[in-house]
Amino acid sequence: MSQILHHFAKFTVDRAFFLLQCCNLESAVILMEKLLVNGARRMKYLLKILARFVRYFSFTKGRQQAAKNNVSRLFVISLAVIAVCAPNLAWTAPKSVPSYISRPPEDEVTYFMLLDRFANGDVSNDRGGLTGSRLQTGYDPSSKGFYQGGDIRGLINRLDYVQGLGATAIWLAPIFKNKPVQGPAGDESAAYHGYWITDFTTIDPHFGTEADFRELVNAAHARGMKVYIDIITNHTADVIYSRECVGQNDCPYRYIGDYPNRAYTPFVPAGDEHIKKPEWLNNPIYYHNRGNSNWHGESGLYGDFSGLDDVATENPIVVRGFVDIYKSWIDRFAIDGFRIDTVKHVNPEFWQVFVPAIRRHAQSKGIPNFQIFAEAYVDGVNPGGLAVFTHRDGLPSVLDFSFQSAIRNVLSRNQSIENFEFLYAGDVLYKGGASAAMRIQTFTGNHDMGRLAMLIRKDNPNMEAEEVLARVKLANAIMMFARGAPVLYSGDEQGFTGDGGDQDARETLFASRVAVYNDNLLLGSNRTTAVDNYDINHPLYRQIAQMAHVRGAHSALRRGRQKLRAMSYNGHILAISRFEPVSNKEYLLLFNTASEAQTQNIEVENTTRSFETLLGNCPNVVNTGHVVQVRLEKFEYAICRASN
Ligand SMILES: [Ca+2]
Ligand SMILES: [Ca+2]
Ligand SMILES: [Ca+2]
Ligand SMILES: [Ca+2]
Repeated sequence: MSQILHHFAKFTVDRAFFLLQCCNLESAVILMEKLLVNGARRMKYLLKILARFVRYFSFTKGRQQAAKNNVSRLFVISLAVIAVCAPNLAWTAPKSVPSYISRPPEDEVTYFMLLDRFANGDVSNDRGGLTGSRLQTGYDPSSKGFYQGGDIRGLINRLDYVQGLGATAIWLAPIFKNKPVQGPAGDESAAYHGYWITDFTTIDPHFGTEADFRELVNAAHARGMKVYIDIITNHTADVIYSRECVGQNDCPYRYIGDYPNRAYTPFVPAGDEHIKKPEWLNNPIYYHNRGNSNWHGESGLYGDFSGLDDVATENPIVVRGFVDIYKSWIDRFAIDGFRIDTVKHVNPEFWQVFVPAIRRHAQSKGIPNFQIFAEAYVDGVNPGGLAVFTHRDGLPSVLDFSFQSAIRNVLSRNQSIENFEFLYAGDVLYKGGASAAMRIQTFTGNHDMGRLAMLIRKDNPNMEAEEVLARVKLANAIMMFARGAPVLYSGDEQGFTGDGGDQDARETLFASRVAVYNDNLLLGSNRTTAVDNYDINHPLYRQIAQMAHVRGAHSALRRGRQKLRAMSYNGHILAISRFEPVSNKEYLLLFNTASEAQTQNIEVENTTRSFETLLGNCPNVVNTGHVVQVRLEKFEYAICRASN
């Protein structure tokens, strides 16, 4: 242990000096502070650091005066930091170096949740500190479109459950303060999902406080887990209206060609003039004000998303404003990444500035693997359509909608496994090529399109529950072991199905009073959503936990390049080899996508002599001609590792 601490101390001091030489004194001090907080045997290291400073000070003596001055300043500040931190050291000081900091994004298994729907740890915040009816507070646990009561405290209390599932990262739907209720009279709904932001600088009171969020991030980090937050720059809540549209049902998009300068006359209702934060967001000049998007042409960029105020993201003041807003969340909470909403509705030039600014900042704060992944919806298996965002917009990673389509096409619509051939052939299209494709976010369904179980039922209305479950399990296995960083959508592990997408796919894990949720048939369970569902013995929870354990134990299954095997037009076995990064040892992943047993001869590396089983039933002997004969029962999978 002391060896590890020693290396960590040395690394941090080296890094602090490096930053110092780049004149980034602030970051150097922050790193030193981190070291202090992390060092269990701190006094020893404090002495070492001081000794190091003295040596460096002597070394630079006689060299540039500027460097010398910086060292002196850092030395003095370090002493101040020591003085300030010393009383706190007794109750901080985790036992070991935080390994999550150095973990690359492809290692993560991410658990995605809407806080409102996960766990209610504090009933006193259910109405967000507001009073009145559900149209004022947003709270109505009997309605799927209103707040149900889930919060940060609930998640803190249930971290064992999330970690037990094998998740190494948590992605939270937006946690910022929202306009609680929106929508035309008679058709209102609440901002329980978090995507209607008014105050970008703080936590929505329905979810808790900034102190709660800090506690959550610290608790996750102490477990070696990361926290990703969902961010938006495309729009705010619907606060600005157009004079010309008052009393009308719609506010149709007005094209630049027809209205080159001003399309509509914006106004903010009395009382809402300062509802947004930071203050610059209250000025209508920072919005497009061109009416509602019709999803075609320029309206996709400049139109309002059903009234949500579309921000003028090409304005340099807006760009700087959002960079500052989101840097501050890194500064204040040391989060580990952003999922970015509605990316394709923001001009690429915005991302070209935003992404490098955020990454540089995270790096300077000691978060070298800060992950940024984009929601850019594409239809069907279309890796090229996704890859555009990694090249043109400079986004490091995307949610793999193409993977989701391939899964649905094969496992729900009974299409050919060539869907996967087309999918993986497109890996080279991403900026960074196949290795970049290893860290994009794979998923089988989500809170917008709905859960895979629902899609399978919709595509196959008469299918037995047992078969739906087998197909869902196989989809989970492909997601966990093939390339990509898997994202689990909260509730899938309890067999939630949902009636459709959006609100219909957002059941609570705690006992629900929503009738359209409680009549759903769950997979792998006799329960309903009318009771708490944190069952660690649910077959899907157990399956995912087991697979996550295997994935975590073998770097080939997280970081190994992959090669598609045995593709044929009529074939049903999806076979993929992955290779351990250093040794090049072969792993063979086998998935039978057919509803009957399959036997197939599959080529493997000519250096592979035999296989051992990690999961399922693996072929043992490799025949001459480096071929294995594989037999898998319907929807069965096996994860095998070369044993020579
Ligand atoms: Ca609550
Ligand atoms: Ca836009
Ligand atoms: Ca509006
Ligand atoms: Ca239902």
